[in-house]
Amino acid sequence: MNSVLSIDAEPYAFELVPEKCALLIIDMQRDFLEPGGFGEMLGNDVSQLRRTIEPNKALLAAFRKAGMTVMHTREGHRPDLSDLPPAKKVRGHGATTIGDIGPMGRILIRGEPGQDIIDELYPLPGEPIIDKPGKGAFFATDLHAILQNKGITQLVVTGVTTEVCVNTTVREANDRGFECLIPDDCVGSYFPIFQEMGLKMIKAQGGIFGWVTSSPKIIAALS
Ligand code: C5J
Repeated sequence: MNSVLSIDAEPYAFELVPEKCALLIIDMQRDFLEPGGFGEMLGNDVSQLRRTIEPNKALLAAFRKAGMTVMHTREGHRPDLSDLPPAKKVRGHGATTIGDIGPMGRILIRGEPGQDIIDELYPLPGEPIIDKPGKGAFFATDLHAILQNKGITQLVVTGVTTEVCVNTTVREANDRGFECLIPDDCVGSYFPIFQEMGLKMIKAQGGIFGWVTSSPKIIAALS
């Protein structure tokens, strides 16, 4: 019989089953988070995302110590751009867009330094990395198959950005029958209003997409 850890959350307690629960860290990539990266080049305040690094480090350590499944994602495209929809390439009419040379190599291209995960949260060997071409981690990836093969039915979803790739992934996961728990201190947005609303949307209407908590509550339950 699997143990159940009751985590204080909104809109109500999340019943976490360690054997069935994975940590899914979304897009903690250098170009989004590091000073001098593409995100900052666009005028964004990266400190809004960087405040999530320490809480994510602590949560990641707790999952690893408990022997639980950990997975990571990176948003990015093939070097020949064959998986980049033209509509995504031109969106925003920016002077520098996906595939162009940015401060840390070609922007959001697999294998480039800026597209990789920050050192603080770098995956260990054996922790799957999902390279995704879209905002959601299920679109055009093998994430669903890997989760099913591991018997995972619950996800603790963290990373950036709250309203874009985290929200899209949580909605995709919810539609596929996964229960998602989001620690508010481990997700970040460049825009405080989107941080607040992105979390409110998840837990509204009785947890229409999932549950919201904070990482110390998960860590306390796991230890
Ligand atoms: C992510 C983005 N990771 N905001 N990407 O949220 O374009």
